[in-house]
Amino acid sequence: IEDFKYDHPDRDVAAFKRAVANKLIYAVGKDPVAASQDDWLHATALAVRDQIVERWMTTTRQIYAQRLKRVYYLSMEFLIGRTFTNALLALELQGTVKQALADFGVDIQAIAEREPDAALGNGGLGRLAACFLDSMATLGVPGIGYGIRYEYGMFRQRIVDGQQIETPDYWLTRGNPWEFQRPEVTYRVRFGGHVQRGEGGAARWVDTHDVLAVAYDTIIPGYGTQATNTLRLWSARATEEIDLSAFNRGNYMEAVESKNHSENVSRVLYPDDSTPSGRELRLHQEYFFVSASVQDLVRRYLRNHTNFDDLPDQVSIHLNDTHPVLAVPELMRLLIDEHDLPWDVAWDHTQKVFSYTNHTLMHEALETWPVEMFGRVLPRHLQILFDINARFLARVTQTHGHDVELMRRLSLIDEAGERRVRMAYVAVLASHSVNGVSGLHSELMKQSIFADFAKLFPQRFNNKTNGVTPRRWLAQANPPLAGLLDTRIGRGWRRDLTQLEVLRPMAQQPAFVRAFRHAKRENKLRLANWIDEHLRIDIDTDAMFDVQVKRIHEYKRQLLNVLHVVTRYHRILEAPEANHVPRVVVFAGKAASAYHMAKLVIRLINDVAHTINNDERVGRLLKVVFIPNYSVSLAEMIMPAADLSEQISTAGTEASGTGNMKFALNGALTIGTLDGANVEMRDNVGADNFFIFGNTTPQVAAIRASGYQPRDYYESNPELQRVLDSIRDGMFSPSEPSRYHEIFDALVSWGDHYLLLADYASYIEAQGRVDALYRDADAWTRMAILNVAGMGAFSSDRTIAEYAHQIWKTRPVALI
Ligand code: DL6
Repeated sequence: IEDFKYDHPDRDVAAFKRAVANKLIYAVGKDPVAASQDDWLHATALAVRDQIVERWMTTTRQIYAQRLKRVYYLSMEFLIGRTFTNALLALELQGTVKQALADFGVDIQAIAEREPDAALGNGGLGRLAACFLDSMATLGVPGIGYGIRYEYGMFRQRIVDGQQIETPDYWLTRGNPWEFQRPEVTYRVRFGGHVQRGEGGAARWVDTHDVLAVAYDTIIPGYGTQATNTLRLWSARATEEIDLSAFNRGNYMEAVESKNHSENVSRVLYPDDSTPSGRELRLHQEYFFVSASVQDLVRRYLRNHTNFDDLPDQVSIHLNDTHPVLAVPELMRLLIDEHDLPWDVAWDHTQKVFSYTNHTLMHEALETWPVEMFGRVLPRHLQILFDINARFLARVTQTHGHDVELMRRLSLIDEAGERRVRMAYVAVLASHSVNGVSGLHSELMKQSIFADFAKLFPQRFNNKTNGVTPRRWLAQANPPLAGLLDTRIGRGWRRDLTQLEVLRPMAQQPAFVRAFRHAKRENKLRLANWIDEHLRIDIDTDAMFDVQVKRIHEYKRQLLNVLHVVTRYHRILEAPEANHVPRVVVFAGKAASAYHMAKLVIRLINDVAHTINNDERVGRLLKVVFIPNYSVSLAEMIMPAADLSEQISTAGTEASGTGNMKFALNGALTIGTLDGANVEMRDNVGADNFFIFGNTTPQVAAIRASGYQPRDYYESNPELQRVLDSIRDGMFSPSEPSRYHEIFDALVSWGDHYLLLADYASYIEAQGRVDALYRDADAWTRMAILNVAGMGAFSSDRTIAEYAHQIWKTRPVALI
């Protein structure tokens, strides 16, 4: 925790001590002499929360008073991580709280580490939503996040015999001091049943099976402002506590069966990343949270409106990927069936209200639902989607003639094989704005998955390059560097990251270069100590820390990184006396539980680590570490310690990346492909300060189009051949030599879909340039400083300001 010099006058410390003692005794119910660390954390969190609540109420009152348009950010995932340190940072209370706790003999760092991560997300998409909440509050954008209060977050990963084992993440065991349950804010969410036609053809959705959605509010404080927003998460509750007749018959299990079934809806986060599950429970989850959210926002709107004329001026609903797209037919249903609006008026409002962000181009990751399942779970919504589709296709026919092929491509329903609803098309059609998350991705989106729509509605498509919050990802994660920046350039970068620009000339000042390197060293030491303590691997802090942490996925190419590691291993064995640059190669990340290949890659990394780390001939020249159970709080420790950031996805596959930004912001150099936001990062920090390699997106397309033959690369590159053969022949799995045949085959014989072999030589060459630079410590550090200096554009404050001005058209709340 940042050692803060700006708060804690003695009177504040005394007052805060009283507050904590009060909470401990009267809210937690513990005698200070018997209190555990968890009790102290809980009491302190409650005392801190008190300081945010008044701001929160003032903000809400002012938003109403100023009649501001609100943004509703709908997301299946919010990957928040820990809240305690973040709240202290927002309130600039670190010094006060640290001192107050120290007076009680409690170590603030120790209790902060007791807090479980709120891991209500898989990876980039969920973490982006969390950064956006932070930025919306900081900029005073009147925003409410809506999502699901999963009881079980992202699974915990253990590594047993080198393999991933998943265990449940019950993060609420010790209670959650940051949330307020709102039992009075409960909505009925209906499923199943069928649709009847009433008088004049009005639709009545009847015989449904209902679940209640109960609101839980979490306060989201802005930094350096009074503005405070809300994250409202929905928890499922059964309409009936217990089936009394079954209970009275002595069938106790049956009596609670229906309750359990209903409440399963918010039980667990689907641990799939970029590979959505087609399971019916997932469809229930999606509808559950959007129905509650849309009912809630309509109710809020109707508090001070008697009709819907002002809806588009008062409400913006943002769809974070397609997961919340059911909000479209749900709003239509409410407007038409429950509030009797004519179709055209309802549709016009809907299109003005909705906007959509796409986060992936990968075909297999684009959500579709079988029409049969959809109609069974949400019969009225299916009718509404069919109506939207029919009107849309009729209009296209008017303007483009009866082009059957075009209709087939544009239809919201995929008619090939089992009929399926194309959720991304619903999102595009219903939204006035559709954006991608980096310049490259937004362009590709228009050329590939949405090509026909982009021709029909060119003005709808735009780009909003992602960003990350500098509060969590620099101020909180990296106290040594944050402190250095504060003394040299002031504290303003926390709210205006472009101020980092003034670091550029400082890269030439030897004293600053030394101080910068010292900060990096402290972070490396912190990580090395953690690795030693938890994994019993002794690593050299002078070695280059070469890090790839992210979800494990074939397109992200952790396997290419492994090929490099094995290349280095062979080179060391071949010439032990040569002048090798020592490296510690760090991996972390989870694989979706059903993703066989990703799990095999984890196993290979662990086997390679085991072999290399135990080979005395290698010594300190190469170490490989797989850090289990990657999480937001681990990322906060790992990223500031990195010298080299691996961003090596096949060009055209990573929509943006945000880890890439966090690493560079913390002074790591990037080795990467021209993919996602890497392209803009390189432009901002200068091509000379970035290690680019590999085929570009057009080259990837050309290679594939001309019939890619990975075996040619294997046969013509002896070093690559040696690496692949050693993996195939069991060098890293001597007890089971055939263990990695599948990996070898996938690369050499089965087409190497992500072009690892085509990029291998270029990657190895770029790694050579990295080594050469690392030998010159000052040159390396100068370049790292220039990377930090160039990261001003990648604050999520910039991203959110663009969304607010260009898409949502909201004004910030004015607070005195
Ligand atoms: O936009 C946030 C994040 C991007 O930075 C990553 O590049 C992208 O892979 C990720 N997308 C997903 C896709 N999930 N689905 N659907 O997580 O979004």
